[in-house]
Amino acid sequence: MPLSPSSLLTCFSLFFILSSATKIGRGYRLISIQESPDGGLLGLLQVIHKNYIYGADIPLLQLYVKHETENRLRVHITDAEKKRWEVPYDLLPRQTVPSFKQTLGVQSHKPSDYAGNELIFSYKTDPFSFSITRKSIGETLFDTTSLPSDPYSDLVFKDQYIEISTKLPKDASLYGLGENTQPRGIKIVPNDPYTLYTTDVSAINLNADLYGSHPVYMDLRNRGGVAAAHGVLLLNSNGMDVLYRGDSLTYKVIGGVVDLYFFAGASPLAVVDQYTALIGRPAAMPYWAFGFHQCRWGYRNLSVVEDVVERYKKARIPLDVIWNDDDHMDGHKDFTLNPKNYPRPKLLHFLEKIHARGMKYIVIIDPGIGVNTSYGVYTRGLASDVFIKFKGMPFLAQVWPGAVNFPDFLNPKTVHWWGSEIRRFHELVPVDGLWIDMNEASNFCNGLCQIPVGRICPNGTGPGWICCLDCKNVTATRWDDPPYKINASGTAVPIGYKTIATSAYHYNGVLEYDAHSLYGFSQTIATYKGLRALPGGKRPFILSRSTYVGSGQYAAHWTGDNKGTWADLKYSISTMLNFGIFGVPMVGADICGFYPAPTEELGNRWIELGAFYPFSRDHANFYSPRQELYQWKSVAVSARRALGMRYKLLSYIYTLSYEAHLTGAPIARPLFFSFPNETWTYGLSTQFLLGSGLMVSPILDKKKTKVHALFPPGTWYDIFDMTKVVVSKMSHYRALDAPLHVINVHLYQNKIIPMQRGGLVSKEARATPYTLVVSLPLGAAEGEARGNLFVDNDENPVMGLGNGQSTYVEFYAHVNQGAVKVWSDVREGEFAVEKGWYVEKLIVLGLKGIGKGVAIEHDGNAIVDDSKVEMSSIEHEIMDDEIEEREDEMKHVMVE
Ligand code: MIG
Repeated sequence: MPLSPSSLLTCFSLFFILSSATKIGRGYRLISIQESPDGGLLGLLQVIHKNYIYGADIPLLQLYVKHETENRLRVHITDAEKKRWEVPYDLLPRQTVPSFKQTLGVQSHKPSDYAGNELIFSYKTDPFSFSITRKSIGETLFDTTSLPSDPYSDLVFKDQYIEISTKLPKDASLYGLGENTQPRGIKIVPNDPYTLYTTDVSAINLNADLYGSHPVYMDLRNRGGVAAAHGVLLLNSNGMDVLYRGDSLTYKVIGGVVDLYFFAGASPLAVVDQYTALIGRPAAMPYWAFGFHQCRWGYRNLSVVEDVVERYKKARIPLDVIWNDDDHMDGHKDFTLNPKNYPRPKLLHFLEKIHARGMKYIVIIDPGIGVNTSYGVYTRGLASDVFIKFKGMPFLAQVWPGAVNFPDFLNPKTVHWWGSEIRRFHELVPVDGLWIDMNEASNFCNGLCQIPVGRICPNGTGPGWICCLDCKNVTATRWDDPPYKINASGTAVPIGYKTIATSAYHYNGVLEYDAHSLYGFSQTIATYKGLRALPGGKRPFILSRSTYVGSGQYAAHWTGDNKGTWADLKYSISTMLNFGIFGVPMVGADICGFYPAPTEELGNRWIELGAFYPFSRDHANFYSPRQELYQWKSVAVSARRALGMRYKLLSYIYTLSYEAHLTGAPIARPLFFSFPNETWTYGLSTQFLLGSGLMVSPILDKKKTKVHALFPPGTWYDIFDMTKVVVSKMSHYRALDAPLHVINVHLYQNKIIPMQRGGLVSKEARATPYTLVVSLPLGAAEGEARGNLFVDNDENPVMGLGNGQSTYVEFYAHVNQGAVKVWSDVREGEFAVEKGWYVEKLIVLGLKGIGKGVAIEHDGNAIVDDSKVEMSSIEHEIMDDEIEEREDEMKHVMVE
């Protein structure tokens, strides 16, 4: 058939689209470069060839490069002539980009590279490109130079479309770029979509832009058996697609600026340390937050809640925190109580009772404020003009209370109003923390809807997902319908889909289009400020669904709406580990799944794993059957066992949270954090570490009673039965028994961990005496071990030494020719002494020979000398061998 003119045209335009989809621009040329007075580099870039795909190129760009610290390099590119949107500096404090007068055409910076301590920035001028190199080994970490054959463009910079790419070696392992449920594990998979835009699309959606946005990745490479990691953050809050092709990575961003930060590492822990030094260290968490939490949607009245608490107690399953979803509210309105189902006097009485036991109570709040003239929160908000605007009026949306307005947390007035609403509520109900949900922000209607005058939307009851608002009368702007469509919700829906219209605006005219992904973050900060300002302000606990770069400084996170399936059990590990890298170490998934309910077998396996999530909470959907741990007999057994162990390890986990607070170190970590040279660990997403040496190897599959677990080289002791040991000469998989009630958790060699007797509430568990467990390589005649312990008054907002309310201990063990010495270095010991916290027992694992004397030293002085602590005698060097391990009661006060 001859080609008709019209089919020719189709062919032609198809070709045009294809070629333009691969190369959008020809980049910029560097027309001037000079040293800036602050020791950075300042350049001017001029577009080489203007085009109009996705809008016109910005003609002149300013390039600013700065080694901000010894291990952090920043590359900032923006419009040279006009101010552009950036993540507000007051939300995320950081060094500003100084404004300099540029001298056009001057090439005063002669060398084409600019070196820091470890990172080197090098550039080419025409077309402009740059690369970042690691000085110590000459490895290129990032390189934006593109070849004609590359499927990506040189730098593209338009008002609503920015594109920049890097080449990557094929063997680089990348992690991060979330929030995203990654079915194939923690390692980023080539050609899987990574779209970042905060969205209320449940976590069961794979490879979709979920609740949070974290445009940061860690890149781990191994060169001749030696690993080095670095981090890359693109600090930008606009929606973006990140395309990883295996040998390159492209950012396609719909606004803002290029603000790249490179973190030199070189260990994974150093990367997170350097990253959180910039974005803020993880929040101090109260001790009780590491206890077990029970929640569900649909505790229809207070009696049900009381019953749950009682039944946990009766079943002897630990429980620290009981939660209410929106059931306690009056008509789903924030900061209210349903007078019938949650009468205040009865609730106060209940809280008095549980507080006396050391238990805590947390409730949910959503950002949407019910539009209702008899609702004080709303009327006060309206009077203070706190809401996001649309066409001059508060933007109308629909969530659970019916029609709502969304507070604009970028507005200082809003932060103030929100704080005062928190204070009022706290007077009504002395809650111990707040759960902020739906803050992506989630709207039942699409962004372009408006409420027709006079129509009343029903309160959200039951499914309530139907938007009753009218979708007409709003003209789409270029903010509602940008030229480049990110893959929002995994299906490239309009970016205003089920959220605030992106042409709505905040304080100072800031567009929702730009600030969208900061909504939850800004609410988190306002909530944190509100809680801190309460009379007698305690250390806040906030759980936020939506997060952004820096959220970890204020809040914990749960992974959102998952399913009660084996697959979701698995996914929870990768998401949790990613959040550790994102600087949000207090994280966990809904134990037993949000919906539908798990099978009994899965319930067992979920609590076994969930007992080792940093944040351990059972939560269920409104429509799910009840799934508290005591609901199934067998699950209760597993819960007592796994949570029983957690409660013995609470001081260890809490000490990890202290380290997280100081250095960003994740509480739950991928194995490569401790074993970066072991390439086997790079994609491992079925096991993880708590801290540096406690390895959790859960069962993740139906009907399995053996776990296939990787053991990096060294000695590993079963923490439940320390006579069981695995010795690995090199990384390999072992099949370990894991009957229904068993989860394998192993302590690595050369560690000293504090353990306690446990209990049913953390308050009681933390007052029990300590046992120090010293793990040595099996059969060691020589060796060393160390560990630490941090204890404090966990109500104090400040977590750290120097306030008379904390004690920090470092423990050391030294083995020489079979003789063991264990000693401690105590800082500010008075607090622990006052509390009467002491070490009652010392267990040394792995030693050869029995009956050697042991010297326990404190601050270098022998205080218990040659006491008859008998050591383990271990002869065998293969797994499952029994350690004859004896302990001696040693009432040794760890501090003066
Ligand atoms: O539209 O508050 O992810 O944990 O139970 C659903 C009800 C709103 C979503 C949260 C979920 C919570 C539920 N919320």
